[in-house]
Amino acid sequence: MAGKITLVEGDITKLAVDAIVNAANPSLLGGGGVDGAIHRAAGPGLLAECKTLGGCPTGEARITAGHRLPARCVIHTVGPVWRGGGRGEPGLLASCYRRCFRLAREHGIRTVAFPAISTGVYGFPKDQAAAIAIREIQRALAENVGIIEVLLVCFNPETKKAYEAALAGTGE
Ligand code: AR6
Repeated sequence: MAGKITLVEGDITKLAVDAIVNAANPSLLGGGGVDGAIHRAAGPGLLAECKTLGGCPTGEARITAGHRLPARCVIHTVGPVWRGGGRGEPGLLASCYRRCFRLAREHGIRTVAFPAISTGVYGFPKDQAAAIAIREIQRALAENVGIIEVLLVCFNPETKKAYEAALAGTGE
C-alpha cells in the first residue's frame, strides 16, 4: 500500500499536516463541533475566505488555506444528516471522502487528517461511518493519489473503537 492510516486521539486543529478536513455544513460559514473548533483556531481569515466560496452541497468538498492553523490547508466537506439510512446517506458519506481525496491530489497534499465526518451533530452511526471511511481511504491509498499518511482523529473513545473494528475487519 502506498500510504498508511494512523489513528490519533485529540484535537484536529493542533495537527501540522498538509490538510485537515472540516465536517462543515452547506453554508461553509462555520457551526459547532469540529467546524467551530477549526474556525476558532484558524481565525477570521478562514471565514472571510469561506464567504467567497458560495457554499457546498452535501457530499462535495471545497479547499481553503489554513490561515492561523498549523495545517497548510483545510478541506471542507459536507456530510449527510442521518435520517435512518434510506436517504442515500452511505453513498453521500463515501462521496465526501472521495471528493476530499480528489482535492488532495489536485493540491499535492501528502498528509491529511480527517474527523469522523457526520458522526456528531449529524447523527451518522459511528460503526457504519467508520467502515465507509476505512473503505474509501484504503481505496484512495491503493490508487496511489500521492498521500503518504492519513490520520484519523478520534475525539472520543467510541470513535476510536469504531475505527479499530473497521480496520480489523479489513485485515489492516
Ligand atoms: N477535533 C477532532 N474531532 C472533533 C473535534 C476536534 N476539535 N471536535 C469535534 N470532533 P461534528 P458532523 C468530532 O458534530 O456530525 C457543525 O455544526 C466529533 O466528536 O463536528 O459532521 C457543522 O457546522 C465527531 O466525532 O460534525 C455542521 O452543521 C466528529 O468530530 C454539523 O456540525 C464530527 O462531529 C456537522 O455535523
